[in-house]
Amino acid sequence: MPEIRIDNHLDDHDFFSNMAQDVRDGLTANPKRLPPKYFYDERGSDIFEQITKLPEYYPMREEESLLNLISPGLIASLAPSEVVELGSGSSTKTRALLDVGQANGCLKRYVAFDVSESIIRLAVKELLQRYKDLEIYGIVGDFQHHLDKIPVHVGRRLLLFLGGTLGNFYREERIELLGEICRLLKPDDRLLVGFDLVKDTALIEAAYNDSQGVTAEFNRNMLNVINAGLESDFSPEAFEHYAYFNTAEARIEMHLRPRSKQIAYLKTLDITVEIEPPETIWTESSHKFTGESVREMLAASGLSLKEWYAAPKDMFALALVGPT
Ligand code: SAH
Ligand code: AVI
Repeated sequence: MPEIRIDNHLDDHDFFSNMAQDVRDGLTANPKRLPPKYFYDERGSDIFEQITKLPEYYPMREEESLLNLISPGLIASLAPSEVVELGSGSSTKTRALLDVGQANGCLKRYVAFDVSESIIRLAVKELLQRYKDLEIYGIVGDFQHHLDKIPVHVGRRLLLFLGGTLGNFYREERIELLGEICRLLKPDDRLLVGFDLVKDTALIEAAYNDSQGVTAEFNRNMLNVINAGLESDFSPEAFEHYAYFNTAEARIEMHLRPRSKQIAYLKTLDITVEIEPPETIWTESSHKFTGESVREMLAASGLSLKEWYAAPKDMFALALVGPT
């Protein structure tokens, strides 16, 4: 079997000093908040995989069907030499594109980039077994800090940002991130971005309030990550999962709401955090889009929309984007 190639750019010091800063800023702010990238330790990545298999979590199914549908045409018209994926997770959906790319013979390399080392290791190992003709390269890094670690082109590049992960950022962050991503593209390269679309509130809310409580576990796990990283003593079970669709902002907001007054000491930061109901810790926003809001955002980022692929009933969409 070919050697596993993974570069880790999250040296522990960097990662934990960023975490310290983010958590200090977030837990002393009003409202209290924590960045969603801290969901994804080994357990968090594993729980996210379980989320993608839940009957209520439509984004995975819808995006996967769309990818299966468009991959043959996309690979035939672009003939990319490499696919580079940001926030690649398990790379499960990506197989639709890699299968066609390998069969076509154009594709030489797949680069998986994720902040979670465990999921990169798992994905790269499985991909190496499946794609004997492709170079598979894993990068562990933060796409807000380490995009420069992506190796130089081996030919035409297709960049992927799937799952709706761009929607976990706020407008200014999205525009900044898209601007940085744009620098990875040569004129003929393309970026394929997944967007969850605005739809019936009940459907959206169900996807973030599943009946088995998996999303609640995912949400609470962030406190385990903070406890391990910053030597704190939050009791995750003392918090309940609260997720609702904020219609005015077109986003799911996910919070942790204490069941009773909680006092936690964060040893690394030497701070004590007190929180009591109805105050919450806001852990994630998941923005939902329309064709119009995506076009407007791309224009503000200096990118141009080349194709718009929407799932039936506008459940989800993929935007094929190029540098202007
Ligand atoms: N693309 C996959 C996974 C989506 S979950 C899918 O569609 O199923 C979001 C992924 O982004 C997780 O694997 C998480 O570890 C990764 N991620 C979140 N923030 C990140 C960051 N700042 N830098 C790199 N990866 C990040
Ligand atoms: C990764 N991201 C797009 C997911 C989402 O739907 O916002 C994360 C998630 N949070 C709760 N469930 C899934």
